[in-house]
Formats: sequence, C-alpha cells, structure tokens
Amino acid sequence: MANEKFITFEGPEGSGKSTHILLLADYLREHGIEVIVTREPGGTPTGEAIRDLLQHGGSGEVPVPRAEVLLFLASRAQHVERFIRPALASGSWVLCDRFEDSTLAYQGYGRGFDVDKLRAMNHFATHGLKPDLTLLLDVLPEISRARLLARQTQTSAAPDRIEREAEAFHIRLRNGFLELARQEPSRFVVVDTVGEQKQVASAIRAAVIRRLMGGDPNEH
Ligand code: Z5A
Repeated sequence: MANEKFITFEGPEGSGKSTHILLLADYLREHGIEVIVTREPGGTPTGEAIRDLLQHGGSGEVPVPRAEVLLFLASRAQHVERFIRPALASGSWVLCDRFEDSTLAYQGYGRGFDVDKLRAMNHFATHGLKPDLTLLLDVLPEISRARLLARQTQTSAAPDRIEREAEAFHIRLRNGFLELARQEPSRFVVVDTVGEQKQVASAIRAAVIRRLMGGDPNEH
C-alpha cells in the first residue's frame, strides 16, 4: 500500500510500548502493509548480547555510565546497518521499541550526560537515519511503577537495574521525553496512556493514519 516507514515507540518503562507496538503491527498487517517489529537494545545477535550485558549483568560486572552509553550506541549501529536499513530497503515498515530518543532521555536527561554530545553520537551510530514518526507513550512515574509491580507479581520477575533507579531519575526521564517531543513536533506524537489499553491503541492508530497514511482516522 504505502512506501516503507520507520516508526519508533518511546517512553518510560511501563508506558505500554511492548503492548501497543504489537497491536499497531496487527492493524497495519490487516491493511496489507508488511511490518517488522524490533527493539533496542537488541534486534541483532550483537544487540541481544549487549542487551544481556546491560540489563542482566551478563558479564558479571555493572557497566560504568560512559560504557553504558557506548553499549547502547554499539547496539544501535549494528541494528541500523544490519537490520533496520535492509528491512526498509525491502519495502517493510519497521516498528522499533525504543531508539535514539531513549539515549537522550535516559543517559542525557536521566544520567546527566550532555544531550547535544549524545545527539552527535547518535548521528554517528545511525548514520543519520531518522524515524518518520515517533510515538511517545507518556505515563506518570507512579502509574508506571504500579503497572510494573503488578507485572512483577504476576511473572515473579525481578526489577532490572534502571527500574530500580530513584524517583527523581524517573521524573527527569519523563520530563526529558516531553522536552524532546516539544523540540520536534513534526516527528513526535505524544500519547497519554492513562486510559484503558483500547483507548490508547485507537489514539496510536489515529496518529499513524493522520501522519503516515494520509487519511482521516474516522474513515478507517
Ligand atoms: N535504555 C537506555 O537507557 N538507553 C537507550 O538508548 C535504550 C534503552 C535504547 C530497556 O528495557 C531499558 O534500556 C530501559 C531503557 C534503557 N530501561 N528500563 N528499565 P526494556 O526494553 O526491557 O523495557 P522497557 O522498554 O522499559 O519496557 P517495559 O518495562 O516492558 O514497558 P513497556 O513496554 O513500555 O510496557 P508494556 O510491557 O507494554 O506494559 C507494562 C505493563 O503495563 C503490562 O503489564 C501491561 O499489560 C500494562 N499496561 C500497559 N498499558 C496499560 C494501560 N493503558 N492500562 C493499564 N495497564 C497497562
């Protein structure tokens, strides 16, 4: 139906990215669009190995903050060149759970590294690839904490290193994401995720139809 598009999902943990990326993929496939879903860190064997190092202490030691930045970027460079660009070149739409804005929000606004320097490093890693649309799923820190707690209780999974960060970190992070969206309104759509999942899914579909499919959401 349409030319390839690159859509990223961003937001704090527990905002519903993993849930809604799959719902949007189903919707697009129903409309005859070929879709590939991927994530960061990860998406390639190298990226998944880096994910293990970063999130589950795969090396037996915690990476220092500068190493953490470089590991996220290494995962991204591999992902863009080996997975995302080839998928776009084959005509697929690519939906990616986190991309360069997560580095600006977590390592920049969250950890305090210089945001402009991180932008330049992102540009190096992505070789200039930018999303056509970024859906920022917004959630208050207390709501995201409650959702993650409920999920951990259900699955008995332990919180990861970033989930254990202090409240102030999560507030800076959310404000950082909102600031990034304010700076680039033509790329971002901010979706409030307080409502039920059905309402959130329909807001996401409406944004995609309006921004990328040239349509009126009421007609779909
Ligand atoms: N990170 C970084 O620091 N720098 C970078 O450059 C990159 C990443 C790329 C990746 O974690 C970590 O890496 C992440 C940022 C950092 N830090 N942390 N922590 P990940 O990929 O493992 O996890 P995540 O991206 O943070 O996602 P998540 O915790 O799985 O959350 P989510 O995908 O946004 O939400 P979900 O799994 O779809 O939903 C969470 C729960 O809430 C689930 O039980 C849902 O059923 C429920 N939910 C979702 N929506 C709703 C609504 N609307 N109402 C009620 N309940 C809901």
